[in-house]
Amino acid sequence: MLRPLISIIAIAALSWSLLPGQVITALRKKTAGPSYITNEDCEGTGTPTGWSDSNTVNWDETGVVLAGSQSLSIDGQNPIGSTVYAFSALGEVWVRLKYRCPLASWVTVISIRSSTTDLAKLRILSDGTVRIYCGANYSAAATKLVDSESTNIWLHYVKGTGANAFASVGFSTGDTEPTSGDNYASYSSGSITDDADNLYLGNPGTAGGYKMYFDSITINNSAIGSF
Ligand SMILES: [Ca+2]
Repeated sequence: MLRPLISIIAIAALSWSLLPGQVITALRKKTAGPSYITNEDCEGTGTPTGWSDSNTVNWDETGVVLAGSQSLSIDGQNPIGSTVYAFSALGEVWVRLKYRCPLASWVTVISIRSSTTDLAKLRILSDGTVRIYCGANYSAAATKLVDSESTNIWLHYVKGTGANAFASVGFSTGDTEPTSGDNYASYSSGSITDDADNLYLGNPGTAGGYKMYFDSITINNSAIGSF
């Protein structure tokens, strides 16, 4: 009885200074959260709506879990697994996700693409070096990834007009997004002029014999920020 009574008092208090229509608007605004192009927590059964898998991809992974009770795993063995999320063409895209993988011979794990063309691509080398590619050019972060350590990753792509395309990566074992310093790298004079229309997760390299793991995958057309 107490809870409904409190609700009635709260609505009555709110109504005191608002017209009936404004009360409804105020209540709706209170419950509204941020909206994203996609915000996948990998907790449902099977492949979520909007994603297209190739080869061995498991959205119900429970052996290694990065958040909640399930994660996404992609098999790095031949045939190489991958998954793609397509979205309406955008000149600027932000991606935030959780990632874990053993270090191996070079792999590309995340790519913001136009069709099958890489625009902003994250490549991790066998020594843990993190490179952000903007088309064919790249920049590397000073800090290296540690083998099989769960890492939060942020990507940002902005198409250019000939010599000013931008791509950046920030990564951290903590929840705060790095936007400068040793856990950040960017390239800002790329020649790409293409809109992005999909996000690729997987490994187009030849290395195999391991799985890569992802979780909490967010894509947006404005800044996402820290976890
Ligand atoms: Ca999860």
